[in-house]
Amino acid sequence: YRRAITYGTYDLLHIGHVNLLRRIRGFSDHLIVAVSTDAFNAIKHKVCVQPYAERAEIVAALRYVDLVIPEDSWEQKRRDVVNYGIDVVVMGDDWAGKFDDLADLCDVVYLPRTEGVSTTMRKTDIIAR
Ligand code: C2G
Repeated sequence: YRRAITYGTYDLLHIGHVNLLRRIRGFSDHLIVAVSTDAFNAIKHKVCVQPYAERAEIVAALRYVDLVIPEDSWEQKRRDVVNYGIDVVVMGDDWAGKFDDLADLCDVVYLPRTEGVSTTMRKTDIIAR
């Protein structure tokens, strides 16, 4: 029974996010998504269109997701892996190598990002119409 977790902002949910979540769930039995809080996004210097409550509820509605928790610090990953009995941490490969320090606790997997789509591109696409 393989338990996976992934972390992210998940603003303006798009096919890149869905591709990742579907692939993770394809090799796990339970998927937790830690969605960045508005406060943590400020720490990441990331501006969001949707507030945390909306982003969290939208991700929680996806068939591939079993649980959504808040992500409010860089350090919480180790705690999450222990507290939730995580077997694998999965991220898109823009994060390749960044979380290898967790390898003593669980598997760490980086999957190729979906090319040609990002929240930033979506925003500019909408404005440009
Ligand atoms: N992603 C993807 N393909 C895209 C865009 C995003 O596979 N075209 C993946 C990212 O690699 C990430 C996840 O979707 O694994 C969520 O992306 P973001 O919401 O941009 O997450 P980010 O701001 O990178 O936050 O502690 C980790 C951070 O919270 C990650």
